[in-house]
Amino acid sequence: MRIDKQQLIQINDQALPDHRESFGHLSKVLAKKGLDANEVIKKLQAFQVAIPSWALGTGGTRFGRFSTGGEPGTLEDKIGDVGLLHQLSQSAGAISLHIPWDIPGDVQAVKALADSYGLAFDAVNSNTFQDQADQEHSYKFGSLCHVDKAVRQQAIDHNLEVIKYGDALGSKSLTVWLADGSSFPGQLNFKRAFQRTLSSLQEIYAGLPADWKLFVEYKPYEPNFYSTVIQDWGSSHMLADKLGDKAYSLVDLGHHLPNTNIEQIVATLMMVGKLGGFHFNDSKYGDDDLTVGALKPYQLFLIFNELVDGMEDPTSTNPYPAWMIDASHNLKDPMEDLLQSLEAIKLAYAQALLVDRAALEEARENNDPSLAQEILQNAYRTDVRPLLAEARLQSNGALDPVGAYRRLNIRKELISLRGAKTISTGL
Ligand code: PSV
Ligand code: MN
Ligand code: MN
Repeated sequence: MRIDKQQLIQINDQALPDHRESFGHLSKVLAKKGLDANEVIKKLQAFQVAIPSWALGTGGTRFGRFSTGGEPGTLEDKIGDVGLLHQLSQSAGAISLHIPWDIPGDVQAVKALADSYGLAFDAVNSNTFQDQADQEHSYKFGSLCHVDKAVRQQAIDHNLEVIKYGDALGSKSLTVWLADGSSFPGQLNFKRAFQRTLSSLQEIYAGLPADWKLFVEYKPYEPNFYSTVIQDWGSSHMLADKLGDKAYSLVDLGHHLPNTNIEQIVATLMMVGKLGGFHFNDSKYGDDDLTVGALKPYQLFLIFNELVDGMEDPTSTNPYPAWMIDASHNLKDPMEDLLQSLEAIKLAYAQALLVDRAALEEARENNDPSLAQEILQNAYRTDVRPLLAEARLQSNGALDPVGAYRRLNIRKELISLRGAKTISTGL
């Protein structure tokens, strides 16, 4: 389904007078601080976040799964859903596929469909954390780290195949997240497992097209509960560094132990030019995969403060990072949840763009933590929602994406198209 442009304009028109007032006021406030609202708007419009194909259906926990209905059953449906999100938000201009869940049948037709929604194909993801029906060897005891070379080879071949699918669609990166690890002390030789993982990754890296990147994602625990081979940013960076220039670390917000200073990790990886990708979500306990900004919006702002610092540093060698939402939607309508995440990401980005970096640097040089805090919190406490709304309006999106989604009865429409009891591949 596609949203009727005229209908969207009508919905926007009703909210326009209020929006004009608040945007006008904010523009003046920013101008007094020497900031041009239009410059921020341009940056917001350019900031696009990939949607993972596996987040469009209702997720689940190991205790159960409760269908929302109208969930996408095919790759084409998933592209259609991301198209809807993009039309409303003008911020979701890419889709990230997971193989083998999303094997394209007719590559040209899939490309044309994505193109018709203005969508690009972001990183492709391999899956060596589950066994597929037709697979010879099991990943029960690991994949790229496995003690048996035949299992490792199967996982390597799978990653090389994922690259081929991605290449045909126009993707430019491969994300590797491994469940490999152990659940009991003594089960695994840490050093050998790491070395085997490195040498498997080297074989995958050798098959990477010249203009591709390889993202190495880390995670401290789950599904293994004693050790994970690529447990933290240090291990990820060590691997990326040994692999070569096309390999980078990928930070997923949920993949840290409680209270980890993620913004410092971001700054450090960018400092050495090795932050390749970023997965957004929020959590209270672990890899909760909740809506971005639902719990810790200030932390998200602090992370964006470092990201912007890195992106705007003319001496930085870090490439422009790949952005993706990596959340799971168990209670809310996944589409509404994703719209809320997109909003939270861009709010934090906009706030970080308001930080007076020269003044902040001066406060640091003068050992003035009170002033440094004032500078950051002045930016964080600015209500930048009218900037986001204006950026969407100028790009023909919705002033209020969740409101428009509801007014347009999109879920009801999807249920009538696809049924009320649907299951989509996902986590
Ligand atoms: C598992 O924790 C996970 O959520 C990782 O974050 C990956 O990015 C994702 O699954 C897809 O493989
Ligand atoms: Mn992730
Ligand atoms: Mn995760």
